[in-house]
Amino acid sequence: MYHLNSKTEYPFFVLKIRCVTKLQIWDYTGSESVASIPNTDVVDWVLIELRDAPDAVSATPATMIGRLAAFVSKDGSIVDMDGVSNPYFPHAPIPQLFVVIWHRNHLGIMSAYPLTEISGIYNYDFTTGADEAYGGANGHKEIGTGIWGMRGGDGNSDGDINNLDKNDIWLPDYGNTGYLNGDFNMDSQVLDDDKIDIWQPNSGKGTQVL
Ligand SMILES: [Ca+2]
Ligand SMILES: [Ca+2]
Repeated sequence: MYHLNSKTEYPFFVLKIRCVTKLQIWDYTGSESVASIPNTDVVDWVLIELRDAPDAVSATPATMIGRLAAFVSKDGSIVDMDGVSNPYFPHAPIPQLFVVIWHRNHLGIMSAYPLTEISGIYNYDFTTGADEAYGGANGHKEIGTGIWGMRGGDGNSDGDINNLDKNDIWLPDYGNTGYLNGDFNMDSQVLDDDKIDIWQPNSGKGTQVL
């Protein structure tokens, strides 16, 4: 995949794959690619899943109808490979769709409510409150006043934040610069603040995605 070197301060939404024990979701073999990062607003990329279920409790992996990789802009919006458009799923509109967002070193989140659909365009805003993500405050956290985002620190992408992420990912990356899984605050450097500000307060948490 492409590499990104984010210089922004947006600790939500990022992703890359490293070969450790991961959630099965990372077996994704999609064909999305770009020759270059489309614009400077792009922070990183995420994997999107759509699940067709009557309610969130029923939105298990077996209900997934499609998934694709997409970019995240610095304002938190998710965009297609051109860096501007809405991600496109080649599927007829379905009334009860839930969305799951996966990211390489943050805990995956699922919408607690069905997506709002108008003329084939689906919308969902995770940022407005604890209840927007399935599992509430266990699923994500308030990362700024009134703004909710993904929990960072899952360096090995296994769905839990614990000592493995610190010892096996953050520590070997320590002192290095670049697109690294141990860079939990996404400033392109792996330093103490990644551990203290991001990993430590989130340690013990696990994804609430079914
Ligand atoms: Ca982990
Ligand atoms: Ca960092």
